[in-house]
Amino acid sequence: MIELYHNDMSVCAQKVRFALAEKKLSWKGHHLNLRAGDQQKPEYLKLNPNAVVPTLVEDGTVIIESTVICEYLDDAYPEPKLRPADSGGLRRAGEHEALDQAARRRRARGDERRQLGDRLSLSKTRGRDRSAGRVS
Ligand SMILES: N[C@@H](CCC(=O)N[C@@H](CS)C(=O)NCC(=O)O)C(=O)O
Repeated sequence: MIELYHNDMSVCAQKVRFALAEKKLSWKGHHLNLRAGDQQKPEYLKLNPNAVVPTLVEDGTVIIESTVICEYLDDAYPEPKLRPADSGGLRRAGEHEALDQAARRRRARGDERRQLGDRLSLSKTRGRDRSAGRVS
């Protein structure tokens, strides 16, 4: 039986759900609430030490990383094929994957900068409030 630890808002998990749907495979879902920190729970960390979704488990075999999971599904259930058969197509698929990962890293860095900016402007506001006697 295929079990997928996932989240409905996660694009990485969505990628795996697409692969499962393309191959018409039945699976059992375990939905993780990422905002509540389900991915940090010790029992989940045993499956995925990176504390992210998705994780796929099939008959005791644990697979992490969405691309690796899709490749596994494509090898284990070859029809219909998800990956192109020719080397040119495989190269282009690899390039798309690399571009996607780079975009995700940029977004994550942007998020960190935005969060830092929010914290800085919040502390400035608090400083102004404090000097105006509005904060105890
Ligand atoms: N490279 C990983 C990335 C997985 C990932 O970043 N998942 C996000 C959701 S798209 C996550 O679980 N985030 C939870 C967190 O960062 O705490 C993959 O492709 O599986």
